[in-house]
Amino acid sequence: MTALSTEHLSALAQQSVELPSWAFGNSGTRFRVFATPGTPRDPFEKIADAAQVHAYTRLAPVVALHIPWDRVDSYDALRRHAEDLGVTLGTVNSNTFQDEDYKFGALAHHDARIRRKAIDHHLECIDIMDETGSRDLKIWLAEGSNYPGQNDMRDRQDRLQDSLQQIYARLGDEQRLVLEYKFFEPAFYHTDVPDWGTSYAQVSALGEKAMVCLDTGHHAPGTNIEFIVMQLLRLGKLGSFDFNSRFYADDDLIVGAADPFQLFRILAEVIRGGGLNNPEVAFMLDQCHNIEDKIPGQIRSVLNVQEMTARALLIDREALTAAQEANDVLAANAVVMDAFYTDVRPQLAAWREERGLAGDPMAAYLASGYQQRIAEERVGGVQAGWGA
Ligand code: LRH
Ligand code: MN
Ligand code: MN
Repeated sequence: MTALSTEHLSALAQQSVELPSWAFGNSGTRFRVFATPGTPRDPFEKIADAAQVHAYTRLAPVVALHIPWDRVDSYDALRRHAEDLGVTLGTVNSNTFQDEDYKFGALAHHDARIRRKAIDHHLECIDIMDETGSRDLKIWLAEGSNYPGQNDMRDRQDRLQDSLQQIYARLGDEQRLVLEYKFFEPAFYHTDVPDWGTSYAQVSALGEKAMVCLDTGHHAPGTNIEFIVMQLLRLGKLGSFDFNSRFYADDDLIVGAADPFQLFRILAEVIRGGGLNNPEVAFMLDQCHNIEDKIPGQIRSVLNVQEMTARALLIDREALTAAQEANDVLAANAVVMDAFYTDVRPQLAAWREERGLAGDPMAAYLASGYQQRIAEERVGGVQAGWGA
C-alpha cells in the first residue's frame, strides 16, 4: 500500500490553516440562532478557543478577524494576547452587509455618501491591519439587485473599480487586497462580483497586490472548482481560500464533510500549482457551527484538510503523466483514485505523536475538560454576527 514519504511528512509539517474568529461565536440560519454553552463573550475569548485548535493539531496558527464583529479598544492587546497563546492574527475581513445604509449596496452604490462610508470602513480595516500585523484585507460584497432594471449593472462595475482603487491606494507595501466572489445571495437577480472572472477582472485592474479569494461554497452546483483553482494559480492570482462544504447553497458546513473527494481534487491542484505551502495563498476556513460544538468542529475541519492534503500528496505524478501521455484514460484515473482511497489516518496519528501531540486530537480535546470549563465560566456568549 502507498505510504507517505519523509518528504511528504515534512511538507505536511509546514501546512498552516487560518481559522475564522466567527466560527467560535454563535451563528444560525435566518430561522433561529441556537446558543451553545461556552460561547466566547468577546474577541479575546474567540482567540483563546482558536488557540485550542492549534494546540491539539499544530495546524492552525493563524486567526482571521471580521470587523466590526471583532472590534476591540486595543488591537495591540489582542495581538499580544494571541501571541501569548501561540497564534497570530491573520486576514482582516470587512463587513458591508449588516448596516442599514447598505441596503442597496456599498462600494458600488450610486449615492456618493454611502460609497464614501463603505470606502472609509475599508480604510479603518487597513488601520487595524497595521496594528495586528495582518497581510490581507478580504472583501466580500453583498451587492447586487433583485429585479431586472433595478440598477445599471455596468455603472456599478465602474463605481466598484473606483472604490477598490481608493482602498488599494492605502495598502502598505506588504499588504494585499483579496476580493471574494459569490454567485448569488443576498441579491438574487444580479451580483456585482458573482464569479472568479469578475473578481479577476477587478483585481487585475488594481495591480499586483490584489488577488482573488475562492470560497468553496460560493459556486453553482456542478462547478468544477479545482479547474478554477488551477487557473487562478496559473495566473498568479489566487490569494486565499475560504474552505467549507455545501450541499445546497452557502451552507458553511465543515470542510470535507459534504464531499471529501472534491476537497482532495482541489488540494491536488494546489500541490500541482505551486505547492502545499505556497506563501501566496492563505488557506482559510470560513465556516459556522450552528448545531455542533465549535472547537471540536474546527478541529475536525483542520484534520479534514490535512487528511485530504496527505492523500493528494500520494498521487504518483510520474505514473499519472505516463498514463496521460499514453492516452490511457482508465490508468490515469486509477492513479488518482488509488491516492484518494488510501487511508492516511494511522500515519497522520503517528506524525502527531512524534510531535508530542495526541494521536486523536478530537478525543484528547474532549477529555481535556476545556469545554466544560468554558460552559461554566462563560455566560451570555456573543453571536458570530449573522443573527446580530
Ligand atoms: C459570505 C462569506 C464572506 C463573509 C463570511 C462571513 O458568504 O463567505 O467570506 O465575510 O461569509
Ligand atoms: Mn467566505
Ligand atoms: Mn460564504
